Amino acid sequence: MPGRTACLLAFLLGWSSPFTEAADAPPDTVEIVASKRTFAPETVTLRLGRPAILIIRNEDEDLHAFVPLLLFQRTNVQVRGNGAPEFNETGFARVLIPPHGKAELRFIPKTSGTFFYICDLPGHNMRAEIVVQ
Ligand SMILES: [Cu+2]
Repeated sequence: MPGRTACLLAFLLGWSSPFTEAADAPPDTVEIVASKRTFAPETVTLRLGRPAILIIRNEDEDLHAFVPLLLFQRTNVQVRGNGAPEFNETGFARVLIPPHGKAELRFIPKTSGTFFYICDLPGHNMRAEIVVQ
């Protein structure tokens, strides 16, 4: 039973996969503020494979949407706060955040790169980026 021996050896030596270790790590918490129809900061950075909590606060009197482009494809996202999340066949699609509301997204980034997100409400033209490295 070589597989079993290898498992036992790994256990005895305290090995674990880097991904498992990272998934157990305390989450990276990042806050984005929507104010005066602008997302700030323009760029936030998350680490690949590390649990992340993305908090989006709406400080305006307007409703805003947080619409990630590609970042959450095939990624499990837990949504908290008082926003209204929407899902489609690829998973999390967007969350509408009421005036002075907050949405909190918990997930583990699975792909590195630069991912834009927008507010797709008419005339808002709000865009910023999330870098996963
Ligand atoms: Cu908006």
